[in-house]
Amino acid sequence: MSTHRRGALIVIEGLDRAGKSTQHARVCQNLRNQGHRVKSMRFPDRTTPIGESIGAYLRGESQQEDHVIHLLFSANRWEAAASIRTAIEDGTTVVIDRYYYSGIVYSAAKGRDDLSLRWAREPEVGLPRPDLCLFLDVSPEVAARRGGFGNEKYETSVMQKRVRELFYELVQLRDGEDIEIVDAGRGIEVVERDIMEKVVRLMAHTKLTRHLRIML
Ligand code: NYM
Ligand code: MG
Repeated sequence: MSTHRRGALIVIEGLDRAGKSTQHARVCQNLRNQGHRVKSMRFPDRTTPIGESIGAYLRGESQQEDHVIHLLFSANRWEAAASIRTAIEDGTTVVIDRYYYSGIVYSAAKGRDDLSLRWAREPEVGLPRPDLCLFLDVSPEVAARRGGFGNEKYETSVMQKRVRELFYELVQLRDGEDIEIVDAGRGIEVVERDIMEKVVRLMAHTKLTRHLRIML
């Protein structure tokens, strides 16, 4: 890897039970094996004070007004934004399990008139913009077959169905330019190969010689 190239910003997105965490770990490992420096991250980052309050909300231990929790999820990305930028400028590739795409669709999936996709997108404007977002798509049926959902907030089939519809709406917006849809209903190795093909193509791309963009 030549020294003038910055690192890439890669995001793994998808519904609960899509295999995000598994594929996220494999992308990090594969890139390290290929000699890249990699910083692995996930959102929500439950280790900060803001992240701890998000965790309590997701476990049902505390309540938050819908706009407030939305802004806390966004703040949890903003508190990490500078470290993402620094790593990338330093030549480290940052691979994140969930990012603002989840932030936008999970909040908008609540179906409130005063919490539209457009409203939910606004606090994210200005964040480092991924070079590639891999959306791991699974049908609600496949997701349910994979052992059902956990006990956290949003882990219901009604919510997941709406979240999936909104991911597809987001693909139609400007954010769609950065999104590649991956059929994650297949076996782990097949999905991994598909993902790595896209990642390897990105790592060779000339856009990594230009500055990291921001979310607009
Ligand atoms: N989630 C995640 C949001 O509602 N907004 C966000 O900004 C992010 C990053 O948190 N059901 C939701 C999606 C998940 C939940 O994520 C916890 P995970 O990956 O299961 O820890
Ligand atoms: Mg989960």
